[in-house]
Amino acid sequence: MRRTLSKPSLVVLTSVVLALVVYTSTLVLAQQRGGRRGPPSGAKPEIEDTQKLNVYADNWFELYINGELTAVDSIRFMPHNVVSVDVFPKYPMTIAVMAKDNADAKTALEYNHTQIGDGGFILKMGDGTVTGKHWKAKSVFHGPINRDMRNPQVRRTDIPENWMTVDFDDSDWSAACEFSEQTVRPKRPFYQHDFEGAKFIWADDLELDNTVLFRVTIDSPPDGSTPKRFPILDE
Ligand SMILES: [Ca+2]
Ligand SMILES: [Ca+2]
Repeated sequence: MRRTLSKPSLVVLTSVVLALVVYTSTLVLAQQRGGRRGPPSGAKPEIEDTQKLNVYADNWFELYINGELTAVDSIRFMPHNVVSVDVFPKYPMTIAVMAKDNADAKTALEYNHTQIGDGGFILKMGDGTVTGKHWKAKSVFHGPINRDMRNPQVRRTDIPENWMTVDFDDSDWSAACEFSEQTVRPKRPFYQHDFEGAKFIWADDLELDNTVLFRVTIDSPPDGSTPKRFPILDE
């Protein structure tokens, strides 16, 4: 015996079929528009929005940007190397660096206490940020005092707490000193990377200051470019 659907049942069935068609069409359209999960195109920074940061330190460094550890020299002592990393700048940008010459903790000498070594630090970022005497410097490990290698004495200064943070007050730090390339004598990797326009810096004494803290705050890209803003990063 054939059964026919009542009129109300037909209406319900038609509505369900229609709803399914609309739902499926919406899904297909969303896929065609690239409706993948995540924020819309342009909301997130891409690799093209980063800047290349080149750093050369004689002998070692660690570097913070806006208080976050961003780069560490992968080689403690020798050979002298360049660390080149992609960074995402955010302005104003505070760069804080601890740089160390190779120096024994007790005598401040190197190579089995046979000589006084020298330091040197240089940095360039793709936004035009470079090292120079506009940076602040503070020596926290000095020696051998008076270059006395027979009875070497050292002077240590406490590393200030939160020295790498944005809000740290470095107003009583000295201006960094610039040193010529001929004085620092950088090794081969330096010449294989872009440091054009950057100056070698250190505290007053390239030989006797062995651990040096540096700081600088960059208000906007030095090359005059307009930094893109990504509110999604501030959430
Ligand atoms: Ca030294
Ligand atoms: Ca050195």
